[in-house]
Amino acid sequence: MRIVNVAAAQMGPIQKADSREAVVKRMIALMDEAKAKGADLIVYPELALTTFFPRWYVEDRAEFDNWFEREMPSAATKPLFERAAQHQMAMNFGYAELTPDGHHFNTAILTDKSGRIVGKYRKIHLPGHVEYDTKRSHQHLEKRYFEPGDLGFKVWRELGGIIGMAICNDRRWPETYRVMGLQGVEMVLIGYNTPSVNAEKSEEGVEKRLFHNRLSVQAGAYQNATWVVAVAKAGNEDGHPLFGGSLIVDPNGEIVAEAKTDDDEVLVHACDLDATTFGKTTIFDFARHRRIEHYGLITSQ
Ligand code: ING
Repeated sequence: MRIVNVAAAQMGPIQKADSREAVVKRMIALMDEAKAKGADLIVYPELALTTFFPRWYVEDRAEFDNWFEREMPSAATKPLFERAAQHQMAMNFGYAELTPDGHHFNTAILTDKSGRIVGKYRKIHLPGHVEYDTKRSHQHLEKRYFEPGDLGFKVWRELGGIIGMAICNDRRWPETYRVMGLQGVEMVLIGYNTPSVNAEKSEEGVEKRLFHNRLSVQAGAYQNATWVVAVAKAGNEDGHPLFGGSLIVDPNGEIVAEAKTDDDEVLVHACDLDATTFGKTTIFDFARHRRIEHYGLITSQ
């Protein structure tokens, strides 16, 4: 048994006016609750420090650099790293990253139990659009504010297993999980911010979006015999609803924990990384069963 006690720390809404300090206080409260429930890893949402600002259009993108972090830990997040080290708890959270040479990424990090950053991922699949779109009920300007990630889908040997990261829209693409699956991933950590309303298909209700959320995560887990922990920022941000539905899925594709609210909520589950072995050595023994000579289109188009 290689147990990782994982806390999925769903966060409720973050308003445009909320300070990073106020948000970090909420994240620390969630971490304290996770500790009390025995967690040794906590997973937070995508863009966990700020409101989902890509819903807003601004002509001069430099005006939005205030939503980005130039260093990590930053002054505002230092207390979070300190509390994590105190709790001996690894953590994963997303934030907007502005690099010293001026690149903008939708980023997530993984720390070890001492609060040291051991892994970084930059979101590869950016949904949405670059210019203001009058046809949409609301804007989704991730392609305007972020560059596609340049670090690929890596995995890290941490917490006694093989851990991978992805962000939000990545969870809808089978390639995300398979590239990590081919590296032996045993647990994929994914934060998301997903609008409850489809900007281009307003008749699609939130139930259908929650269905696609579960479907994407369960398929990725099952088809690569890996745990997947997917954590929402949810609730109404300045009049724009995001759905919750944070969930933990086991390597057989079963949902073992799911959020009930659209607010701050901690789910904890004892994930046995050895539960990935059966799938990886039978039905999804890639070396034995995959026929890559027929897969060329996937990487050539
Ligand atoms: N949000 C959404 C997501 O992929 C989206 C965008 C919603 C795309 C529904 C397609 C369908 O969950 C982010 N931030 O990627």
